[in-house]
Amino acid sequence: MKAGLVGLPLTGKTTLFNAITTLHKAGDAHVHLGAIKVPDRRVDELAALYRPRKVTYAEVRFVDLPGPRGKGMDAESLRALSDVDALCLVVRGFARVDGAAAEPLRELRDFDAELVLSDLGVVERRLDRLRKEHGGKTGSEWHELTNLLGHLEAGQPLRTLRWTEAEQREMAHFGFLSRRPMLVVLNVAEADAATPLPPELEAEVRARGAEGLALSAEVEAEIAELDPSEQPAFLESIGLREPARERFIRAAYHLLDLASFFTVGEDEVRAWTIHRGDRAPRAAGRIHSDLERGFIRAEVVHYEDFMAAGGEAKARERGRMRLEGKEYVVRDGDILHVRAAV
Ligand SMILES: Nc1nc2c(ncn2[C@@H]2O[C@H](COP(=O)(O)OP(=O)(O)OP(=O)(O)O)[C@@H](O)[C@H]2O)c(=O)[nH]1
Ligand SMILES: [Mg+2]
Repeated sequence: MKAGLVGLPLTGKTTLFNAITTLHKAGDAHVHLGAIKVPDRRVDELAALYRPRKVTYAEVRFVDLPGPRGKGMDAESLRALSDVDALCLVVRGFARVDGAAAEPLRELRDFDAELVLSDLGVVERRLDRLRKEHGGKTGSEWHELTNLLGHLEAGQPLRTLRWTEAEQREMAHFGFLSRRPMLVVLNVAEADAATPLPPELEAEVRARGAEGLALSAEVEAEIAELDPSEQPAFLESIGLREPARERFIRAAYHLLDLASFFTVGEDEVRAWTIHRGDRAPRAAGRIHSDLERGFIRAEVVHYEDFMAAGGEAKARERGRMRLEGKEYVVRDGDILHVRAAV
């Protein structure tokens, strides 16, 4: 699972990528890839309790894609997009050196229009094909695609459609771009670092079934270079309560529809990544494939109950540790002890 930093040229994608990964990539037209630990207060608290030899955070992968150089999206840029599971669209909220004003609303509309156009092409080609193969006959796929056609022709991204699980499965192989979850990142100038998303942009983001946040990539890059002891004074000087880095990473994690469960012990406190809705055996398989194959049940306690009880022994005493079987859907924040026959 990876999130792509995408958008028009020179909106600050690589600056943001460097700030969150603390890598130092040049602002050239190359694709950059990096994995980032997902900050998680719950892991910190569990580590404080167990004092394990090792602490491992969940990770999320980011890819930084250069903006398309020509007019509109070229085939190569579209292909690169089809490889990412979620889009972090970086739009420019700062004035360019040549004085060009920020037009984040237009950037969002233009970029989304490219995604819609690409999907429209896919739907039209498939409908053509069905028409040729089956003449006038119309099946459920035809019916479904005609619906999508109307939606896309109206300029609407597929993100805004509600699909049943069956539709979701049926449509998955098309790989529609305007269906990908999207986070719009307004990259603002340092002076605006503490300003939230303007209401107009916020409304447009929502109407497109996306999420949004504002940050200053340059400020985040500066913070990343500072010694932790120097950060509070710097943050205060620009009116920020905290760096936007964590907020952004968590939003991307959420966007990818990921969730974390934990394993705890003296050896290691660790966060594991699953897809929302994954059942217990699948989650166990993240730890080791043997645990999925031989899964019997899992002893489960949610982080909040665990903490409220004051640790494992007390949680057990209070009957907060439940035994769950193969059908159990693991929740974000569950602590698991897997029992398997291996
Ligand atoms: N004033 C200001 N300038 C910024 C900010 N973020 C990026 N820039 C500048 O914008 C220029 C482009 O930044 P990059 O991060 O390389 O942009 P990009 O989106 O990766 O560009 P491509 O990969 O070429 O599409 C650089 O000169 C940055 O210094 C910002 O928050 N404020
Ligand atoms: Mg770049």
